Amino acid sequence: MTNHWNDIQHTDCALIIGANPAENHPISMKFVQKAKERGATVISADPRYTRTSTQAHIYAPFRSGTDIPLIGGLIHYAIENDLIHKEYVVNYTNASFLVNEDYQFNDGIFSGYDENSRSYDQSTWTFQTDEDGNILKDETLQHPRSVYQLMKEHYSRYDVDTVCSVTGTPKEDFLKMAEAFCATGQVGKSGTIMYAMGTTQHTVGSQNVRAYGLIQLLLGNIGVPGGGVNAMRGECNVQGSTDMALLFHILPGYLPAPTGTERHKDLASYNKNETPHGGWWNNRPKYLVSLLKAWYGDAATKENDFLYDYLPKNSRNSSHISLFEAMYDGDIKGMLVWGQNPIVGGPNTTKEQKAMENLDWLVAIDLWETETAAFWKQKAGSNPESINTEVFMLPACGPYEKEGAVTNSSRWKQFRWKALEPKGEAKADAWICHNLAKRVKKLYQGDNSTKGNIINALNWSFGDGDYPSNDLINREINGYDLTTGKTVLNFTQLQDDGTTSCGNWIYSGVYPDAGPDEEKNRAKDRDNKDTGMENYLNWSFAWPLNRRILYNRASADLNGQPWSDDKKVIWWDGETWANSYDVPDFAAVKAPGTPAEPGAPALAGHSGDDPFIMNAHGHGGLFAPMNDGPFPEHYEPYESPVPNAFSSVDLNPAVVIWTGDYNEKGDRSQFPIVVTTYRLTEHWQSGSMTRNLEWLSELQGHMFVELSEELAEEKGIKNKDKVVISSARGEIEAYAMVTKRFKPYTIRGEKVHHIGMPWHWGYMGITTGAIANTLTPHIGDANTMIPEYKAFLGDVRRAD
Ligand SMILES: Nc1nc2c(c(=O)[nH]1)N[C@H]1C(S)=C(S)[C@@H](COP(=O)(O)OP(=O)(O)OC[C@H]3O[C@@H](n4cnc5c(=O)[nH]c(N)nc54)[C@H](O)[C@@H]3O)O[C@H]1N2
Ligand SMILES: Nc1nc2c(c(=O)[nH]1)N[C@H]1C(S)=C(S)[C@@H](COP(=O)(O)OP(=O)(O)OC[C@H]3O[C@@H](n4cnc5c(=O)[nH]c(N)nc54)[C@H](O)[C@@H]3O)O[C@H]1N2
Ligand SMILES: [Mo]
Repeated sequence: MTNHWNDIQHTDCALIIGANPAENHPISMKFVQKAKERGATVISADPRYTRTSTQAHIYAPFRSGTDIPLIGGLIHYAIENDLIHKEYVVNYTNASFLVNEDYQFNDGIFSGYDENSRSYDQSTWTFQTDEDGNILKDETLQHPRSVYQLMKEHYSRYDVDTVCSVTGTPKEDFLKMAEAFCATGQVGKSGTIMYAMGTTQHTVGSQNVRAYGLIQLLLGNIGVPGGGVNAMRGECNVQGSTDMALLFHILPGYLPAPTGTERHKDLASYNKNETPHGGWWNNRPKYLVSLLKAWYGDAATKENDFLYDYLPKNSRNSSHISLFEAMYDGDIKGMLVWGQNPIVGGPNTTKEQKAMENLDWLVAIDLWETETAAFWKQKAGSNPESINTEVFMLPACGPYEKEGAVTNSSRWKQFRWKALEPKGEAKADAWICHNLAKRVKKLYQGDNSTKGNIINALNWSFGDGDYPSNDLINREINGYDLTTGKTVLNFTQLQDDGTTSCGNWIYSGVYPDAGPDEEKNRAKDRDNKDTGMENYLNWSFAWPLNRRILYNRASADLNGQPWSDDKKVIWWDGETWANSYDVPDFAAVKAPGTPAEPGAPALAGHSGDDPFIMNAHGHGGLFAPMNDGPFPEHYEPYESPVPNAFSSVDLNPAVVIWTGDYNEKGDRSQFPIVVTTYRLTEHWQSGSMTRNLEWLSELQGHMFVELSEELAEEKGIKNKDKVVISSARGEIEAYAMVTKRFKPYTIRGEKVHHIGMPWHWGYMGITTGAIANTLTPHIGDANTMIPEYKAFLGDVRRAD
């Protein structure tokens, strides 16, 4: 989230899209209700009428997979009706920047496309500069090569009629939504976008989020109370785990993971190629070297490049689908499945189950024997005799049986104290990890092979106890000044010369300035006094620097004054920003109007009015390169009921296409129905945590599929009938739930049916049922590779 949970109450309009918080993030609805009480308008845009929709003033239905047309339509509407926040757009975004003359967009393809590699050379997606490298601008926004004019032209194709014919949204609903949301472009108003998996689980998932960014920048809604692009994260610590680099392509704190390429061949090359001259990321070398010092301790020296060579070089894509494809091909022999149940949660699960048969060993660390741990059994449809995988199950204890911090969507790191002792042999994950590391290190003692050297160099200083010291873990994350032995105050003290260490720079400040005997864990802070604008600065620690609203310089005008009194969060009092309600997102000292130092690095090159400090140019990126283009453009899902109306390119041209066994693509003549998947209040994810509990099993005991009354009529299906849902990957059985929540859509003049189902069931646990992911394809987003769980083609019939 750019903003935070409590802040939602300050919004004038909440656009809830790609999420159903009433069921999946119920606490957030408390703040939506508060906003409503204060007069805010609530919009729910969803292919299906949800419990969230029941709480909204405006409901806009649309076909799964058409977020970009919908938001592109809002962008078009805001521009055409002159509803943008002009002063904000001119000063705080890159709207005025002049784009490279060679940048082009033609019939769905941006300049630089290579068909063979299905990727873009992005060298034309840049700005024009003068001889000194300064970006050329036109603050009147009239220049034909300005970002503003190019954007306007791009979205001129997203007029209301085209948009509604693609999304299937009734025009009057679209217009109600557009009028309400775009009204937040008024100076002093704010609108928030709350989203989750309905947005991201698409071949254009990242660009869906970018589209939200665009409309929010145009309306002046980023950085202000009640505004923002707010990802409601899923699992209780998914924010923390991405921050800590659970993803393969990053190191902790969002440093790019080194690849095996020339670009990253040694520390100097990595630093040279990954360190922009302007903006906050100019500090990146300090964060990487401090991370290497945290990981390799005394073994990391200036002379040996701080053991940069020991970092794994990611030469291939290691996202979920790629890993299972590699496993299917026999390239992966062992798997630790740690708090995950991919046989239910992963896409194209029949293929993933087959892939697992190639494993020599599988270690499942979980509270239960999950479908994944039991994949080799007959009830999974497998033949145990032909499967040689050796399965080890390590019992893990549950969340309340251990101590440690989790980070929520608001970026708050909150410590949780242990409530109960673990039962039986169950152990905390940290214990398992600690003891695994200690044993591996012992195993390699005195081994001088490369592998041995790497393992021996690893600094593992979490105490002598059987259980790792949480205190020491937190200190390592915060970082030390190695010359004094005290923890650093925050990341502004980190260095690239080996005198500091830091496990994750964005969290630096969580354990500030502490000597060996001083406890200062701010994740334990629990002062619930409102410190202004419901920011609660003394409750937990929010990264970065305890800041609650990111880019909050943009909440004030060029003079440093809030755009309106009821959206007041930081302000310049003539001398300082420091007396504000939030930690200013800024060099914290620059007065409004301070000019940039020409050519200076880092923030010195930014003026006192450049709020987007992470960007080299300090401005919000309306035009910003991603793998699949600098502007969001609509492409149909991998499997779609209609050709693309916006260009002759149906599928996102930059996604990886998997072929080979079990990768059939559904055709609309055979599978005419749009299918989506989602969650229920009563169940949690793959169901291990809820289908093993009697009460919840009883509350939602059966796998079902929701379909419209019209489709049921056509297919001769009645409520509670057993039906078969099919896709190119397979078939599953479920009970029919005939409902008004789905309606047939009219898409480009044709009737298109839409169905949806939960994906919580599997063959283990108390209540069992078909795995929805039998139906989903191996295809993912062009930037993140997140699977396209939310839109694919299928069919439905009565089971006889
Ligand atoms: N009770 C409960 N709560 C949960 C979870 C759970 O399993 N159970 N899981 C947690 C986790 S890990 C996560 S990630 C979150 C997910 O939270 P949400 O994203 O809210 O979860 P979903 O229900 O999967 O999807 C949300 C909505 O997206 C809609 N949708 C379908 N297709 C599209 C589309 O193309 N575009 C848009 N904009 N919307 C579409 C669906 O109809 C659905 O109502 O929930 C978390 N909270
Ligand atoms: N079709 C479809 N598929 C989807 C989605 C969708 O919307 N549609 N959503 C996707 C999303 S957003 C997500 S996040 C994934 C989730 O996919 P998974 O992460 O595979 O699903 P979970 O059920 O959350 O699995 C977590 C496992 O961890 C165990 N567990 C719980 N607490 C602990 C603990 O403290 N320690 C350990 N070691 N184990 C623990 C649980 O028992 C459970 O078996 O599914 C994805 N799959
Ligand atoms: Mo999730």
